[in-house]
Amino acid sequence: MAIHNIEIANIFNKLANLLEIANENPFRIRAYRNAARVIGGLSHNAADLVEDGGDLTGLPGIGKDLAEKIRIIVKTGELPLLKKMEKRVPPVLNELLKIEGLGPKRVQLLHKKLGIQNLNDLKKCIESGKLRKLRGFGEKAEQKILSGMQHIREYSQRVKLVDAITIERSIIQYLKKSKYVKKVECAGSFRRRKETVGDLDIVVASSDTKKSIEYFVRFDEIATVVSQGNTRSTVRLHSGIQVDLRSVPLESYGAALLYFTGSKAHSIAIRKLAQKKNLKLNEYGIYKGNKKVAGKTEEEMYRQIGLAYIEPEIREDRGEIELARKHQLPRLITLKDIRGDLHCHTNATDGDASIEMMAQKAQELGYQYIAITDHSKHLAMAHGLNEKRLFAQIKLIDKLNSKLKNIVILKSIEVDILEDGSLDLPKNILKELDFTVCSIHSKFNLNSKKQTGRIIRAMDNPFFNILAHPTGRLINQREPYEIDLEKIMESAKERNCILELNAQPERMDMDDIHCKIAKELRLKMAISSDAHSKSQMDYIKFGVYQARRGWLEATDVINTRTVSELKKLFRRS
Ligand code: DGT
Ligand code: CA
Ligand code: CA
Ligand code: ZN
Repeated sequence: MAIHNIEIANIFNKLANLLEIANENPFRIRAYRNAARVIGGLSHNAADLVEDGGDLTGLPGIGKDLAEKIRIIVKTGELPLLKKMEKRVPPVLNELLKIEGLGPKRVQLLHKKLGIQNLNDLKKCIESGKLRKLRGFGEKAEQKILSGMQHIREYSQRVKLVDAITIERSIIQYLKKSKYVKKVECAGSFRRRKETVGDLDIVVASSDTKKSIEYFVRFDEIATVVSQGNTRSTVRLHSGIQVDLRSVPLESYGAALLYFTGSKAHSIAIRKLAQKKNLKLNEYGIYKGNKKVAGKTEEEMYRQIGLAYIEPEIREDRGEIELARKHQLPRLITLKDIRGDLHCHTNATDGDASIEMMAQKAQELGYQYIAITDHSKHLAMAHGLNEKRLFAQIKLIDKLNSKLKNIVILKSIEVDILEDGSLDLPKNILKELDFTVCSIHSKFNLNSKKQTGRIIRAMDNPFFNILAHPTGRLINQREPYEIDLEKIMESAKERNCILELNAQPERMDMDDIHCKIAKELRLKMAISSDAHSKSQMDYIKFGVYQARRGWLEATDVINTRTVSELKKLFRRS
């Protein structure tokens, strides 16, 4: 049974939390957290690497000891050290730790002073006013804990797209091996490339639907078969995710795919449209009276009701149906349109590859350019660049550029926006760069007015070009900081600044709705990987997914342009 990266990452994160409560060595704790992040962020399966006898110590921060632990997890599905720690620490503490803003110390305090055994107890203590009597827990803390509890409930119900992808791949690979499966695809929110998915919805075309279901329930990643019929089945996998499978004859495959891709709002709207034309639309096809007039492909389904084919990513009933009727749908951006990456880190700060290695990867991806955007000095944790080191990097890039033929390295920096809205480096060095990427890495808790003002003040700096990860949210982990994003967009528009769509799979920041608003405002965006290693440059695809959900076309995105067009865009006046 294949272990997925997400499961390895979860084990290390759990272990780190328990070690922290047990007051163990902070360096060890940090090493486990780092391992969780590294494994969780890989674009290939760590398990495959282990099975192929590959060397895990090549991964950043993974030494011999961690590599061995990963091997044990892959081989056995568990880690003895975690079992041991779980016995040492009451499980409720681990549960409480998941609440945003509650660290190990406060969690222990709650457990000791209030005797809290589970989340429900905590809720009762808040309702009865017991919590706020505790030293260090006021009304504000109460509110924060309550909303934190609400968030973990939401977070635990949905899986990030990046994690869903590896699970989907193994289900599809398994199903394709059966002679009863003619065609198969994952529909639902997964096919619409939503940033998180509630469950996976698999559609199968089969000559014998019952046999195809019997084959499916023998999949070795299944923990429980919730239901099994002749045309459908629901199961829960060991990784925790639920999978719905529907099996239909080949002549209904398009209809089933359309139905189970949704969204529900889109499905309802097109069914209404069919009804207006006196047609009946369901998961088996379109019917005129008793005669079936479409069903095999989605294209013919849409055609029968007078619509152009609508890409799954925009099937949300946000205006796409009207445009499909008029044949005026946007031509959504594709991965092939991307000509370069405008946000990449190297081992000068917290990346793990040299400038040359990153440039080589950019060439492998068929890019024309790559920007090097290491951190600025304020981010000491990441060993950020001061003026002197940045100046040396600029010289080095000039030298590389005169040597390299098929790629241009753009000189840039991810410069911190400080609390007062100033940038972390002076103008005399910023003016030596091709452009800047500006971002917030501190003081996340300012109120909306202050946070918005801080960003707009930063944009007043004539060397400000791209606002990186505009909301700071981390999917299933951290809510956006309080900002007025629409006001920021308008300010960016006035100042010829650009907004980033950060493609790190836990960021995908901005979200689809805001991308669409930005497009309507005719703002330009950059889709950037924010890669900290060569392999992370492949994350760009998550940005493209989100961009498509936000209706973006190649013309809305600056890194579909040539170098000289870009340089013009970066000159703000
Ligand atoms: P999720 O799983 O919460 O991320 O979101 P979806 O969109 O994958 O939703 P899900 O799994 O409940 O259902 C998959 C698709 O099946 C949904 O997008 C449309 C279709 N579907 C499910 N229930 C209904 C329904 O009651 N009516 C209609 N018209 N379609 C439905
Ligand atoms: Ca679903
Ligand atoms: Ca479902
Ligand atoms: Zn970055």
